[in-house]
Amino acid sequence: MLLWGHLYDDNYNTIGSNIPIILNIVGMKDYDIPASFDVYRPWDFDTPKVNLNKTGKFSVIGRYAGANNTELLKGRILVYLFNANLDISKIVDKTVVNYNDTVVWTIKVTNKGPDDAVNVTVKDLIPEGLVVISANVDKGNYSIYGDVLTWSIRSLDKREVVFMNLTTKAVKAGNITNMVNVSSVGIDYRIYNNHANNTTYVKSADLEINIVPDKEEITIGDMVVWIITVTNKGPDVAENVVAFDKLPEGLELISYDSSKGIVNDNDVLTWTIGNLTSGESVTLVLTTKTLVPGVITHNVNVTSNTYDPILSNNFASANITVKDSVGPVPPTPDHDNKTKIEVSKQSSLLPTGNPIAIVVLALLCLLGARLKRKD
Ligand SMILES: [Ca+2]
Ligand SMILES: [Ca+2]
Repeated sequence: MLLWGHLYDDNYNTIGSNIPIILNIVGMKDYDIPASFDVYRPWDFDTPKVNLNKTGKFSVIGRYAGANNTELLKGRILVYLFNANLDISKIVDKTVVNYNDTVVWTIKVTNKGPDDAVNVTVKDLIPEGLVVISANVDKGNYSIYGDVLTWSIRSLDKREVVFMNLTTKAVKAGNITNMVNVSSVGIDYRIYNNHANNTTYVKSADLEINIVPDKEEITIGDMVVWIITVTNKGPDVAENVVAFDKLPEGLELISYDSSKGIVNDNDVLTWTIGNLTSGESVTLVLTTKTLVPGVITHNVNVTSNTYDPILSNNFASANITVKDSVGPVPPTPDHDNKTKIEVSKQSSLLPTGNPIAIVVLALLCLLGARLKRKD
């Protein structure tokens, strides 16, 4: 057992103070302790323990541990072993919260006696996902190093009760458990009530949105049907789910049909879905007309009041390619059409030149015959 205390020689002359002492329990006996004796840090569980199976005031022999437990000083140390049954409990103001909500933990420490408790230390392990905003204590003081909050109380009278209110913010989905324990310099034979914990649950829901067109290539003026699907992948209810669709240039909305919720066709198409239970899936079918040629990109996204730990799937996009109308003018069943086709056939023959060559040749022959007759 390692102590920091005053070391006396056999004649009760102080030969050191506030020094680490390893106790050798030799000749333990009841003793009237001088009032000036002070224990600064009696328990250190890293060192071998000794059996202290009595409470009260003892006279024991200690030795100064020195740098490497070398025995430098010998003397008599007077130890009073306090016997105080400390009891700790922790309550949380909300057991289910939303992400970023404030959560207040109330820690209650009671000294159930029979002695006063000295150098009471409360250690609260701040778990991942919990951010300390503030703390207040009605006795003692506290400090935070890393993720450990230490609350120190110089003494607690028997039957005295003290509180700490720890205000935090929850920034992680799922269960957040906050543990705390209490100890003192004295002996506490009932250690089962020296630790406590409580848990708050942070709701979350992973929403996923998808958009699929019924065709990827289309001729201008034709209809495209888009199926937009929103799914709650859980684990909790997603509250106030809303999907947004800013229809791209070149698409004209003809009609829409949703399996749940209300659609408002404003500048941005707003699909107010409401709450979605875990695993629930809803669809919105949009029928649109294509107005311009080229590639049209259609983006949609979804939001909710419930924390979504995965945001990458809250956005979806799909492309279609719109072709200009091409090919021959559509035929109409009247006689003008035949004319056009004949014109077309005649003009198509022109590039060959053969009929004209024949006509020219015939004319030349005729001219040649006339010239011969004159001769
Ligand atoms: Ca206890
Ligand atoms: Ca998501």
